[in-house]
Amino acid sequence: MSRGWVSVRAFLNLHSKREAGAVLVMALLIVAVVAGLSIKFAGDYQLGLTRAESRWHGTQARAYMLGMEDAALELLKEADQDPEVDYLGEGWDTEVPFEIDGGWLLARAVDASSLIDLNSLTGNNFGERPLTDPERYTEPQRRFIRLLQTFPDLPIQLEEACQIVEAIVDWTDPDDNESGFGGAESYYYQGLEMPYNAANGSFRSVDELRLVRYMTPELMTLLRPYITVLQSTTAPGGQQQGGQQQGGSSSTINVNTMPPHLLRTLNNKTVLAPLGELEAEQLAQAIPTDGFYPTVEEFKSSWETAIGNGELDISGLAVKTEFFWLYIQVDLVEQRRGMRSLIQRDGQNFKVVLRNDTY
Ligand SMILES: [Ca+2]
Ligand SMILES: [Ca+2]
Repeated sequence: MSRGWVSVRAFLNLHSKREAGAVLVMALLIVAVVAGLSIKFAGDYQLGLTRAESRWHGTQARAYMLGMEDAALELLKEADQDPEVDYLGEGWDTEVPFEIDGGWLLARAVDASSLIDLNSLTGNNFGERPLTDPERYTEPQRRFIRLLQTFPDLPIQLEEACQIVEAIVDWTDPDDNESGFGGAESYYYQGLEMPYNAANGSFRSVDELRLVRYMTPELMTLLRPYITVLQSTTAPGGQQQGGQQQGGSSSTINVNTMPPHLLRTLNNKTVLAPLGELEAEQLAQAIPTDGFYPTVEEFKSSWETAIGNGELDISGLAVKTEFFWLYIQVDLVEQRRGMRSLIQRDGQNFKVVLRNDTY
């Protein structure tokens, strides 16, 4: 009997201890959950606040940058003394800083027509002509072939340079037929370790060139200072660009603003080799005393005097700039934001064709 009592009491004791333990565990759990939740809510609240603040400053920064873009379009118009000729020193290439409430705004216009536009390399007129026949290529393609052979740190043979152009043509042409042995279409790219398709359309950025056959990081680094990608809102004939056009885009290179190294790409149209360094120097020195060429014809006759072997094909050359990159940066409170707008000349005015965020 007494034994039974003991065991019941012991049982009850044990039972109440277990209950107390369970309650304690529950209480601890609740505390943990509440603590966890409050940490989460506090975190979310902070994040929400930061987001709201950042959004507010972002909106403010954007408004400043768009305002600056408007002002810059007007400044460009004013600085552009002669719409038929553009050269460095005309005034539009100066950096303009503005103090604003809580920070700074900075705008800088850069000539976007001084480099080789990758979209000017499209178009296939190869036919049955041999790989290294100059007539196989358009003049912009010949210029690119010459450029590829100008890097002493990465010697590229003529055949290789021609194959690179074939691959670029295939990358942009709408079909899936490979141009010659150097060409490459989706069939080639699908066989890579990380497969992808050929774009079969215009280049959207300079970085896209990295995807094209034969491109290496080393070659990209060497090419980068001399290439660009421009997108015109209207292709010749008033069509929206995006579809492929034979013969490449209509953008031109301004001989008054091109980097001196690119002068080496301006050789006799029957020659795929670049100008020698000395020849390019002679050409650079032949510039008129006022520092710019008023017409492409004058540049051509200067070329003939300085180089004097054959004829310069002036297709795609200009003495004025059709495209400008406008870089705008805003420093507001503790944030920095940037925007890049592609500006196209539109008669006497300038219009925005494209906007990107920059970092
Ligand atoms: Ca293609
Ligand atoms: Ca093709």
